[in-house]
Amino acid sequence: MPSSTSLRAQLHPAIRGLADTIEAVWHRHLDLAPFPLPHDLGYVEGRLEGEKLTIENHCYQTTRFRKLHLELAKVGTSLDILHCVMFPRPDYALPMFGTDLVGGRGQISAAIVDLSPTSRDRQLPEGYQQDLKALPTAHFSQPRDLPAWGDIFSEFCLFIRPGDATEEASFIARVEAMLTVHCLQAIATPATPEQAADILAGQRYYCTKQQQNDKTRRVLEKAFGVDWANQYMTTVLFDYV
Ligand code: BLA
Repeated sequence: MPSSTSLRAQLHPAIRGLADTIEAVWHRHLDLAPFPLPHDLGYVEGRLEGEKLTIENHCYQTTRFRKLHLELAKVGTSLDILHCVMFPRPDYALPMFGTDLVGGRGQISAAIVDLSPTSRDRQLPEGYQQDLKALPTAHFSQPRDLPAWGDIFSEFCLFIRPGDATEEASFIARVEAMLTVHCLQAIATPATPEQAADILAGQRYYCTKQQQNDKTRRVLEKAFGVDWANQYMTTVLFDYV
């Protein structure tokens, strides 16, 4: 079993930096317990027609979150990926935090972060809105358009291609700020088990939309095949209960 730092060391510096930042915020604010992954999916290697794909998963759970998932992946020498989603427990009316950083050969092509609402009115809770509006804003030279399935994202969603290392650092700072808001708001949110059915419906909608991301699906299909890719997208990346 390779050490957990071996893949990280090979990844684009912005991906390394974001992974370290996310884990630091989690450790700072949350009481983390281990999360068992299905079928030993902690470390996976695949190679079909294309290049070698290596995946490293870090998973935790807390009182408010049934799964905190940080995934690092490398496809050959050309593609480096960070994927992170926080799945709230269904008795807490919390949004979904998600971030994805995709790049390689020195350039990040996609950097996205959002706190996505799961409530019936598709609004973030009032406390989140206030905190997010109060954050400093940064300018990014190359904003990107969301794909058609992206109606799950909030008005606070940031989707860019970072122009240089300064913009990469600004993106990481923005993720750190949004993640900190999320951890503090989540801790302050009481359980509302009577809303669990609505909350679950919101989480299911989010996951079914994310499962429509063909760019993610194709990378996984090329390395592991159609069935494995579908299984992975529906049970590890975007599973719902
Ligand atoms: C885009 N995701 C992508 C791209 C690739 C992947 C190759 C295209 C990059 C580009 O357009 O520049 C691949 N992402 C992966 C793979 C994994 C992954 C293989 O996470 C996992 C092993 N995606 C997420 C999350 C969000 C997300 C949590 O996993 C948002 C919170 C968004 N990724 C996202 C979006 C795009 C993307 C919106 C652009 C899709 C498009 O333009 O069609």
